Amino acid sequence: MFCNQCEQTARGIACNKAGVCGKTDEVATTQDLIVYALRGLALVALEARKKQIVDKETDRLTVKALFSTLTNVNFDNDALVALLKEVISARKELMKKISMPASSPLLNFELAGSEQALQEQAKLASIETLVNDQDCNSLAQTLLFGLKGVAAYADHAAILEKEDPELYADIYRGLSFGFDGKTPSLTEWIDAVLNCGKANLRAMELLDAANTETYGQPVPTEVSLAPIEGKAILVSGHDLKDLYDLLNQTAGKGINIYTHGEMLPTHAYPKLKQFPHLVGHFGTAWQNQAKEFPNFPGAILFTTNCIQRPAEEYAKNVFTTGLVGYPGVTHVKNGDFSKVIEHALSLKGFTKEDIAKYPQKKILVGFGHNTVLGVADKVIDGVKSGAIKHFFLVGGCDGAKPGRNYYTEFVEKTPKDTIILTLACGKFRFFDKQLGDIGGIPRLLDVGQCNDAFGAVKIALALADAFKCGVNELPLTLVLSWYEQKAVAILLTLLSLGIKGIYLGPSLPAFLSPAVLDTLVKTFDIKPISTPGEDLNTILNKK
Ligand code: SF4
Ligand code: SF3
Repeated sequence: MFCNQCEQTARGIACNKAGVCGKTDEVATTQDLIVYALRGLALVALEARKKQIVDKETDRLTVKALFSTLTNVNFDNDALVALLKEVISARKELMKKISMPASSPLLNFELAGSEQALQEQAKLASIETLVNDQDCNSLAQTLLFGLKGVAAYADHAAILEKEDPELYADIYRGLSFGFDGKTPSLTEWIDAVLNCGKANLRAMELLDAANTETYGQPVPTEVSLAPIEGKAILVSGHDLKDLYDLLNQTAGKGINIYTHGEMLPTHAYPKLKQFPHLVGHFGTAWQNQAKEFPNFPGAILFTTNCIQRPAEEYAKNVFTTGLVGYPGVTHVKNGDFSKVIEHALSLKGFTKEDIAKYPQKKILVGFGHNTVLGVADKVIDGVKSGAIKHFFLVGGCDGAKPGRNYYTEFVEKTPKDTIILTLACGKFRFFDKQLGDIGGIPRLLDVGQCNDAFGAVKIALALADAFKCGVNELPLTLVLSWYEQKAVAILLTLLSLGIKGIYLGPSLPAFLSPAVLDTLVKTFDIKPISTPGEDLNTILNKK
């Protein structure tokens, strides 16, 4: 196997024996073949579009299959092989429909019969084999990983019936770029990568509309971090519909629902917070599962990433749904959570003794673009009067590697006349800090999930508009932490919008070649993080 798609990749180079995330060689092979099969399907889908044939099933299958190859989504080889077979047969069906000849290996691709033959196929199908030039190879990987992020957002939006055939076409163009018989130049690869960033902005816009039109605009909401007595289910991942369905199915059953990880911001949506048994949040970011889940006395449902190998002591309490999978973990389908509910009822839930161990703590969520822009006048006045000196967006993914304390320290060290916007699971490094307020505006504003990065972009663009300047002239600095491929997609979106001077950490992606990195630094002034003190000093003394 060869996988270097996430920040925790082995030795900062690549995982080639087993994934640091727990991915096996077998799963890596299947995922590589899914990507290869999707490239073929993309060529066919684009050809079909030329004949005005837009197949909705193909579009949805593409984003599902691609999302399944994202870090910490699916470790279940059987489920992945089933998806791979679906992709191959979708390609064949569509080829038949449009009478397209199988004129290249991509269009002829069939699943080999043995594990060894599959490995051989995966080697031939990998970017390493297919794109020789080191820098084009680096950009091809950047493009693929960005597309995985786009697929995740497009899939979330499609679940709530928000789709755009043009977005799917962009995904097909990205997947087949460099695999359609042409050999793109370095500049063309760079354009393709930035186009992926633009497509991601559209995907995030669709998802924002899907979430807010279905569940209402998030409003500032206090969330308790202390559990209460009673039966319990913990919901992890990012999928709002799964949470909504579970809340409906558990209503009146005497079960309390807690959010975990990226589900925290869901407390702010009116149609979700209306359920009185959505009682609080439990735990922190994904990498602390093994430490925190043994203390959860109920069922645990994963709706999307990030799942880790469940330790034996709590594995039987874990359920997956949608695209998430782990071998040996019960998978439930079609929004039917009866098994999860049954299991939660069979467990003891939180007792009086349990809850006594947790301090009564509350935090505030719900500062999406609608809320923040609702007080835009106050924010603008604050800047004009000098009460607000600077904005920071400190956001992105969390992870297990050391070096991520940078973000905690950074936030702690920010001066009292600055505002911190945050999003995604990186916030758990500082989400419960009491940073006070500036004229009634909390200094720490939770914009939402990584899926809500669109909100942060909207806020930045609106501020630039209000101050009649470009985003790069605003007293705003983006300090991002990356881990998986949704973060890659978001970064590409920011670059495609021309946003410069982003601080990026905790380490730089292994898939960037020295020349590509150099181009990014020169064109976009991307800065690797150093120390919180040094970076803050540079930022605040510059503007
Ligand atoms: Fe390694 Fe990350 Fe790939 Fe897992 S997803 S195999 S940790 S690079
Ligand atoms: Fe986190 Fe996986 Fe990326 Fe949604 S839950 S941000 S890492």
